[in-house]
Amino acid sequence: MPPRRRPVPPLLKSRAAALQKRLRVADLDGLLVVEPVDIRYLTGFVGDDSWLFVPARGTGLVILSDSRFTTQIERESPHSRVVIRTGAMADAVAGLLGRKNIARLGLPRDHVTLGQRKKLGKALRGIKLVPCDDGLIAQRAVKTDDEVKHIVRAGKIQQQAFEETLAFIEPGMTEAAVAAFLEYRMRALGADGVSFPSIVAADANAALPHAIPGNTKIKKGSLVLIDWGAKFRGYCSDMTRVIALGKMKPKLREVYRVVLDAQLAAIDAIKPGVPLRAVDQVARDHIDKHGYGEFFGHGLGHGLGLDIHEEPRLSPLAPKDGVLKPGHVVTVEPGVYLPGVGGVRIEDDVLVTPRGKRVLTDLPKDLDSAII
Ligand SMILES: [Mn+2]
Repeated sequence: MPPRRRPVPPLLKSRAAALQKRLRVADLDGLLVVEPVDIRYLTGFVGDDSWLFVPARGTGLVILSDSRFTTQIERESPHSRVVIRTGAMADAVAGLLGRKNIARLGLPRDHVTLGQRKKLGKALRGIKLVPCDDGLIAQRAVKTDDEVKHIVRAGKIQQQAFEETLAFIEPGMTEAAVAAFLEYRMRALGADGVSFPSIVAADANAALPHAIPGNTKIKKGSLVLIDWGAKFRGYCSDMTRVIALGKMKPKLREVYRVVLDAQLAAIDAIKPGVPLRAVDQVARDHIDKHGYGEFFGHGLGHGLGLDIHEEPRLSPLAPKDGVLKPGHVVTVEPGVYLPGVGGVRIEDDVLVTPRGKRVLTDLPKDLDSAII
């Protein structure tokens, strides 16, 4: 006998209701959600290789999964209806929807592959497949208090692990060894895992914004860029600090000050209603003014949550009419990269509040604290 389903928790109910309203506005009868983080957001179920059917009306969300996840779904999402498939996913979808009155089915256009669409088209004859923007990206960008708490907790874990790493790091260690210690400490301190593979980049490697830690040794007087993050209950945090062992070269000290001032000015500009592009511009103008504009090639920051890169983006490429809203959590991470010499990026996580902002991460970042 199937286990009796529990009532849907209010938070999940309201998340689904907001999505269902958009489905009705778009004249869709239902939606197939295929992204694991979206499924987690709507049901609490953390597995992969599973899809979720969301009807435009009612509480009949159905997880389509396989036997590897039967017990896990009962534990993580005891309120959900489940179809455990034994054949192809498209056939399981057809079996489920054949019993429902579905004429127009939404497919998230940024997530369903061409191959999946083809298979669905064959299996779901008579149902119109409508590529759509399900709006979950924008919905997930605005965090609830609980989500913010998870991000803060992730930030605390990553910060403590960093402080332990500062005590651990010594000349002669490789970048990879330092990254391994940092990641081990985050796990040991209660992280689900890392938000992304940590970057530990020494000297000239720090000029690569996304360097992979390798066998390069950290020396006395080295500059080391560390970009790392922890996940707590699925929620990511993300920071970057730059340290120097013993001393920092005058050129890099100058760059450090420029980047730090750019970051502080951009954080200062954050509040609801401010255009996304304008926040980026504050940092960009400061770096330009000091002659390093050509060495700051990436956007200022990004949203973060269940994914490490989410909306909104603080970037010259952000939508022109995009503005900050209360509940957005964004990174602020200007950087200057001098090829062959090194690079400086400083990154913190910032919550947009109804009246301004709250910086969620608080490791020291003045120049003195960067020299260890
Ligand atoms: Mn980041």
